[in-house]
Amino acid sequence: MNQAATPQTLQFHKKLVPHASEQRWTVEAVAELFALPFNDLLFRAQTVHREYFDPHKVQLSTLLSIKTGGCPEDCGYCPQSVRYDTGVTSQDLMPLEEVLDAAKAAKAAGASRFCMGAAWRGPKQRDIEEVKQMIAGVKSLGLQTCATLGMLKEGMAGELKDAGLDYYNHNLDTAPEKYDDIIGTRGYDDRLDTLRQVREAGMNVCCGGIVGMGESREERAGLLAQLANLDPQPESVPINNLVKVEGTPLADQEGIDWSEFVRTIAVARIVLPQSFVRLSAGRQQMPEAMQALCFLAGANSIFYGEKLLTTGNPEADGDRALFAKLDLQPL
Ligand code: SAM
Ligand code: DTB
Ligand code: SF4
Repeated sequence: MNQAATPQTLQFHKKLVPHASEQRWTVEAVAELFALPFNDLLFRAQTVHREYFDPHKVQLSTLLSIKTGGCPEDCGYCPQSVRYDTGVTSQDLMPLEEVLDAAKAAKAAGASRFCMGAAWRGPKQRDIEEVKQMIAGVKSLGLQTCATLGMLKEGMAGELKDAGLDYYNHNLDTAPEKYDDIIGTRGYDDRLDTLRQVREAGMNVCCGGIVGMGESREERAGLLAQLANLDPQPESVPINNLVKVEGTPLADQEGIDWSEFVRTIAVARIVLPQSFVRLSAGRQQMPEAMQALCFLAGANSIFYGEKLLTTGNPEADGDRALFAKLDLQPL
């Protein structure tokens, strides 16, 4: 019988065919993954990795800070906040030609994506106009484009997408419970709202966080549960190990053991099976063997090139040598 749907029948059908958004990862379930014996966790992560990806391929993104320092926000990890004395000087938005030169160099070195970062709370409309030209120029070089410009206002994501932006990076940074210890000038909901706008504009989402900021394992699980429950899941998930910068409130933070970082990558791989998991900031401080374990745990993307935004990253030559040792190829 073709019966009109009532709230009750809808409820019934929802139970039969749960929508993706209802298949949620609980923090407890994610924490159980963290608690697996290390070798079991890595085996499981590698198995999931091979279901969806070629385990020998790693995606390479090169970063450029197009607007450095002087940021009004108070993110406790960040050397670019105007509130902390870190030695980073404030610069204006970079001229278009300089951005394109950097993009050409990144492409020549083998990067497939070029990510432009700006130390803004969010872009103003006149900034959008300039960044759109950068996006179009970088795209015309045959590179994938990514930008991380802070919080967006309605309409901006669509404009960026129309200019040729493939990915927008906006991180949740940490678990909701930990968030207020780290950032006071924008809320978790503000971040989710920008991510919604990016999705609605039809762009790929790059969204991850930072570990080693004094969070508990449960809070690391909380961050990964948040990321895993985004619907659809982000295409790209940067996992940053805090880069401790003198002058920031987190400069003396103890950080996490290498094994706990590798576990974090492995759990990310399991709960975000189809996402590119990027071994992100903090790689310069990691021994090669630790990076190798991260690739084994399912990391399949890196920042490539000697600089992140204001801090260092391994030299491209060194990364090429590491890839040769591990039989990895750029995607
Ligand atoms: N200003 C924009 C914003 O915050 O939305 C975009 C650039 S911001 C630098 C991009 C991301 O870099 C942050 O969300 C954070 O996850 C990461 N990041 C910044 N400083 C870091 C540090 N010292 N160590 C690790 N990751 C860091
Ligand atoms: C992300 O998750 N990590 C990158 C990128 N997205 C923009 C930034 C890392 C910044 C590290 C500190 C610095 O170099 O200033
Ligand atoms: Fe500003 Fe972004 Fe740094 Fe926060 S992370 S202080 S918003 S540049």
